[in-house]
Amino acid sequence: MRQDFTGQKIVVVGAGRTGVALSAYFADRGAHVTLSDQRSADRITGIEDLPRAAVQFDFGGHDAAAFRTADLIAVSPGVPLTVPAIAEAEAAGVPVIGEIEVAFNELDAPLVAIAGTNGKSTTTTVMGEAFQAWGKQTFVGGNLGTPLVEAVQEAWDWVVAEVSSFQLEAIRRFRPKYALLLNITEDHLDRYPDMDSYIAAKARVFENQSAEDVAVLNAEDTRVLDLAKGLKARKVFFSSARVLDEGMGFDGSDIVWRVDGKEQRFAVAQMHLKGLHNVENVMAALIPPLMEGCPAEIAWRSTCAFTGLAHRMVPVRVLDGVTWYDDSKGTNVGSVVKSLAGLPSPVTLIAGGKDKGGDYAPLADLVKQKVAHLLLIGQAAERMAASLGGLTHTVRAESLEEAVLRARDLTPAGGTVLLSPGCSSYDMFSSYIERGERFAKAVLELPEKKAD
Ligand code: UMA
Ligand code: ADP
Repeated sequence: MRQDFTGQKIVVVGAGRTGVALSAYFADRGAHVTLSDQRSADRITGIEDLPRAAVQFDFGGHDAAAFRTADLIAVSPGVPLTVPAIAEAEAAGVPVIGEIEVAFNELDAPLVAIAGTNGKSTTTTVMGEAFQAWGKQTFVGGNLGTPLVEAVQEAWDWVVAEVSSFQLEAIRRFRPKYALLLNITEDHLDRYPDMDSYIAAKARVFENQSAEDVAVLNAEDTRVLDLAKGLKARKVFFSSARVLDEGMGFDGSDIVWRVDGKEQRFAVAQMHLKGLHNVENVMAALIPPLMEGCPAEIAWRSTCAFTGLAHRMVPVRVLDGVTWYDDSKGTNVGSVVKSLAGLPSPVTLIAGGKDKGGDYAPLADLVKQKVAHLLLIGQAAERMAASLGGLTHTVRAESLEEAVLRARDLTPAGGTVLLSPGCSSYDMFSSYIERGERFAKAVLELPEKKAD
């Protein structure tokens, strides 16, 4: 239902995509908005269309007085709640909520929320396309790219949202009809003091669910299983390791869906998406539409037609018998593990970026087995070299472009070059998208003949 904020003073924190969408939302509902960002005005874009009568700017820092005197503070996901202006205002009694909470309070359509360390975007997109193929008006967004608050502009049959731990930190009533938790491995330890805090943030996706709601859970992930114990929602499991008596399983060639004494099978060979991790994503993605009555043929046809998202193991070029892959969205160690595992040796791996404070050791075995050359870039290069550098030939490069040139020299015909950084991009790029685009450009510009 449409919310009314007439006359309220609302501080929106972070002037990225989310903050701009939030500011427009609140302004449209009668609020006096202050859009606050630590960056200086000359570095902020995309605010031209905001109604200046209703939105004022607080750039180049966060004005603590504006925060303290606000009726509400709405935060972007990239802004930690420990920012002093926010923490002090909250301690003084000002309510602080996140963008997905703002959106939830106005959304009328049933909501699916997809959480997990890896596979969220793929799962979200596959599921959204199944609902759409079934003829349902479906919003597909959230952490995937389009802020959830933009969903309030239209009437939807279903809202399918990727949700990050950052977004879940600032919810109150957010309650998905289906909440998915795909997996939990180390990530974002630059924001969280420890793994438990990261897991606790993710677990909040289930916090307001009741027995009428559904929790979709990975039966092979011990951290997910630990969390599952206390849930109120109906639990539906998926497993890529076995067929389940009840739930979504895998027998090595077919996905097997068993519910209420009935069984349906889906042949994985028909999918464009490759790799066991994508089987997991697809299994999880199919559960909500199938439980809602989407005919299996429709959901399966759209799933098989899906060719994958940009910057996730995308082949960029084959040059002199070397295949180059862009996996710029491989932003944590767990995702690099999956990407490397699916490739034959020898691999030249380009990794590094903004260090998130996690452990690189889970990569050690695969690096030993498959990586002939490790090219390290960015802030994390030193820590990665300390952890993995002794296991294979390791080289530091000052830029991504330099790494591409070195990879060209080092990789023999029949080999693979993989950009899968295991880190976020913000030390050298504006996003993983820019990083992937710069990589593809550099690769496509390589001359046919190697330099002597
Ligand atoms: N900022 C401050 N003060 C601070 C910290 C940041 O003012 O203390 C400002 C920055 O200067 C910047 C703004 O906040 O101007 C950025 O806000 P944001 O980081 O929330 O960026 P958005 O553009 O709004 O994008 C966010 C998500 N970003 C993050 O979670 C870091 C996007 O996910 C998401 O697609 C988008 O909302 C729409 O929902 C990106 C991401 O990397 C892709 N997510 C992480 C991940 O997937 O691992 C969680
Ligand atoms: P997210 O949105 O959670 O970052 P994506 O679907 O964008 O996930 O996939 C990002 C990368 O994570 C992929 O390139 C792949 O290497 C890895 N990945 C995808 N699905 C899984 C999964 N189910 N388990 C582990 N890793 C995965």
